[in-house]
Amino acid sequence: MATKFLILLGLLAAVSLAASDCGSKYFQCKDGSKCVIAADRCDGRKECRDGSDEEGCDVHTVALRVNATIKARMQFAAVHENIELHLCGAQSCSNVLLWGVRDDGTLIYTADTDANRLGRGNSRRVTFNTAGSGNFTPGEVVLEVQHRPGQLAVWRQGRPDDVAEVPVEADYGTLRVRPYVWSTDMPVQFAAAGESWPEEFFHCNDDRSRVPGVFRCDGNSDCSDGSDEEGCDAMLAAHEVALPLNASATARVQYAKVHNDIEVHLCGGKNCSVVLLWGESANGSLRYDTATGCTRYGRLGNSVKENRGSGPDFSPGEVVLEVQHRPGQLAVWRQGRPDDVVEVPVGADYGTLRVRPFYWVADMPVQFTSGATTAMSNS
Ligand SMILES: [Ca+2]
Ligand SMILES: [Ca+2]
Repeated sequence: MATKFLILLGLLAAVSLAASDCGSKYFQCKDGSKCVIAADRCDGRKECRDGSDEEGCDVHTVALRVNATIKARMQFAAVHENIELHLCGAQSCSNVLLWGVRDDGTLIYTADTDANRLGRGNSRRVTFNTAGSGNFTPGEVVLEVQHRPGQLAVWRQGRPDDVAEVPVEADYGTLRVRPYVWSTDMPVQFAAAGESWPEEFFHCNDDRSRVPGVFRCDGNSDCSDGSDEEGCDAMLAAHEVALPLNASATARVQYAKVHNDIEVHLCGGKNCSVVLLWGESANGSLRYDTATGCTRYGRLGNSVKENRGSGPDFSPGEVVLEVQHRPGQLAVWRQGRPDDVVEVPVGADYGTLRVRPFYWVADMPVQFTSGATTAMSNS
């Protein structure tokens, strides 16, 4: 009796395995009714009765407006065959289809215009750069992607000399990265160029696209609807307090991991000096970057001094900073650590202190307490 029972279990397992296994080149419809050629997943046509081959098609998309650069990291598997990049508008896309890499490290690719809004359909091939041979090695692939005026440019990180390009329409602004054979997912992460992985995202109000958190309130419109810059003036104002020369203040910051870093600005009418606090080093001292001549969003500017080191971010919770406006300088330290001061030069007309998160995807409440005007620096 026991043996029979085991055999029955074995049979059930075999049947359910057969039903769930369409093979690596096929996508199984959610209702289990059908196996669809995986390249037909997310092509804009329903092959599954339940439409499941056209679901989840925008999971690896990010807003990429003209003059913006982003990096994309994917976990490529042999089953995916090729990596596709689409830059799209509401109705159509231009594509770069990466086939692999030659022995000399250059990209083998084709480029198409006039694809449908999912990067498929009757597209027009404009580049056929497939001489030689070479596939991608299974594992991590990191690409840099730039939306240039009238063009999408793609290269492998570290190889800006080898660029794959395709012409794009003026209204295109959504980047999609997908595998050619989408029977199993190819995880993709996006981050702003120069930023570390993974990055938090701001979800644009259009409900479809998202942008790296560092793009929120940076003064550039990155979402197609501009929603990443909405409400920023009010948010900046809510994180400000006057800090005239020789004044000091205490800032109680409610830090969360999502904020990544804490920015302390001292600003004049046009520009700001910035102390960007990364966290702590192994010995407990601050890890930071400082810059002058930044925009009022604390971006661009000229880096002055940095101590990146290695060590953790701040622990989630309250971070208490002491801030002092000294002649020609802003000084910042953590409460109880006056031995560990970060300084940045400031303009003569600067007098507004601002504390904001680096990734403003969730608010970082800050409470300011004005300190006494210091007599000692005013000699
Ligand atoms: Ca389909
Ligand atoms: Ca922005």
